[in-house]
Amino acid sequence: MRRADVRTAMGLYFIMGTPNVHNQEPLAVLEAALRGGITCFQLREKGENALQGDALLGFAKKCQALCRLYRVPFIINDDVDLALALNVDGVHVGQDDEQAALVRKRIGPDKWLGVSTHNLDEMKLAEAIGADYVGIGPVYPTATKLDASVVVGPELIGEMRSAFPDMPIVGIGGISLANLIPALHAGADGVAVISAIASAENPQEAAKSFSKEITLILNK
Ligand code: TZP
Ligand code: IFP
Ligand code: MG
Repeated sequence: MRRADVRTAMGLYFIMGTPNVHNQEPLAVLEAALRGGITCFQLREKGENALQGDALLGFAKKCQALCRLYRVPFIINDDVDLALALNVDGVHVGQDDEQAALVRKRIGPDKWLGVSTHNLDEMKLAEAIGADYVGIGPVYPTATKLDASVVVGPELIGEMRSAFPDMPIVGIGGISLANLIPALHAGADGVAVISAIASAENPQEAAKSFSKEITLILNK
């Protein structure tokens, strides 16, 4: 069942772009994360020194091939053209990006559509236009997304879960091994992380530690 597959994939959702990686090979970091047990991957190529054009296409293809090898869904952030060119598994958009309803039209019914939400109104809209999952955050303060909106805390996850019992929900923003439990207990299907894995000295061990904890708490 699609919704069950999506919920499972939200368990440990790793997001990365080449600017998020320091002193390591981005592809090596992705493979380490896959070996460590991530359940979904989003390519979010943004900010200073972000790859563009053919370099981005080539890198995205390599990420896609790795994700296929480990049977992990491969999602593209924002770039619908790239998502269609590579026939990836899904697209994630924020509130400022191309309107989610339009994205759904462009990608068709089969690809997953994820939407960033920050309040109940955005959640209602996401549900109405056929989002497959929502990201809620920033749950905690984060230095990774400089234009992130106000910190929502695990409390908003709880409110969203009560109002939308069946919507796959992933918490994002400042999540670490030290603070993921409240986000999961509030009702998230999992957590999305960038720096906790991409900036870890040992990304495989970091992913493995998250994976163990999430499995323990959510029984997945
Ligand atoms: N959206 C909300 S917070 C965030 C994004 C992309 C950044 C998450 O990065 P980190 O390093 O896990 O806090
Ligand atoms: N949430 C998510 C996700 N991805 C993003 N890029 C974002 C918020 C800003 F975790 F996928 F839901
Ligand atoms: Mg965006």
